[in-house]
Amino acid sequence: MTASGKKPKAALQSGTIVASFGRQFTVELGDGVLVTCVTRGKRTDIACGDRVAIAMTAPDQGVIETTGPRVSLFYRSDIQREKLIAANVTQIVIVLAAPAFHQELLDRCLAAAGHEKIRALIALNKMDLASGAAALESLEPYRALGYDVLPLAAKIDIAPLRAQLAGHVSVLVGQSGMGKSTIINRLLPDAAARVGELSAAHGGGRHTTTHARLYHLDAASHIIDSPGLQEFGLHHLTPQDLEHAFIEFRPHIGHCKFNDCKHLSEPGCAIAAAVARGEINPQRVESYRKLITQFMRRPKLYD
Ligand SMILES: Nc1nc2c(ncn2[C@@H]2O[C@H](COP(=O)(O)OP(=O)(O)OP(=O)(O)O)[C@@H](O)[C@H]2O)c(=O)[nH]1
Ligand SMILES: [Mg+2]
Ligand SMILES: [Zn+2]
Repeated sequence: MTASGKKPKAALQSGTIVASFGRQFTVELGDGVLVTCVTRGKRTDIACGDRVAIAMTAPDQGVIETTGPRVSLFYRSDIQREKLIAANVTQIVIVLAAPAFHQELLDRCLAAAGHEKIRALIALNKMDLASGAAALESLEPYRALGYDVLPLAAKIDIAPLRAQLAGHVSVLVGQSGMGKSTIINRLLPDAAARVGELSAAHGGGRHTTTHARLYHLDAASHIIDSPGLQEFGLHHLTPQDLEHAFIEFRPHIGHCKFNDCKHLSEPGCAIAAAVARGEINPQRVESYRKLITQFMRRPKLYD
């Protein structure tokens, strides 16, 4: 009790979210101690990488009281809600793999990263497979746009990727089975992130990452592993955001016949003309058109 008769408030401790399990979080304090935390109320707007202040409720348990300012937030969204992937990252590493990858998902990840002004790196993993060269070839249009494409065989040599991670807080994103957790294990042999090897020991099932987790590479470099993505909604991007997110559209924006051209099939569309001249990759326009069509189909909140 203090002189005023109030119970003294326990001092808050600051830390970083290093694992997010939906409603429950692991917070790492400055001295490396890990604390299992819940939130007050039903807050779900907290992600791996967020800085928080917590009140301890037991020696290894606490409650998140406040969250700190963010330098970035990488997230996807469907009609109902935002799905946070990682906070305070400075680099998105989009992990693809031979023989085939989901191009629309790649376009969406690039658009989301660009919208948040976060650097994107495309890592093409499993280059040790025979199909590697063809997969790399299919990424040539992205190189031409100025995106960094890194061929990788994480199982064999992780050094080329490690060099790209220095000084960054990176998040690995991509479809399931591309090798994100394998990358973590190669970077940090003690991490023991579970990878999707088929194993008799686990009933023949595959391990898949179910929640985001942050790992430290060194004092200045950190990396977040995230669960495989099946879809990537961009409902938080307006039509204007979307056209600008496809960076090769930018020189043509404002040159269509109609001011409100959505570049679907309107006459006099400058984007369609650029496709016809071979200046824009038609598959990129397909990705854009799916997104804009989804946006336009949304129930209108007001007219
Ligand atoms: N050939 C080859 N296989 C790899 C390589 N990297 C990872 N794999 C294999 O790909 C499979 C999936 O790897 P994971 O690391 O679990 O993939 P993930 O992206 O973490 O998957 P989710 O957690 O489900 O999102 C495993 O069988 C790995 O052994 C590689 O460089 N070459
Ligand atoms: Mg994984
Ligand atoms: Zn147009």
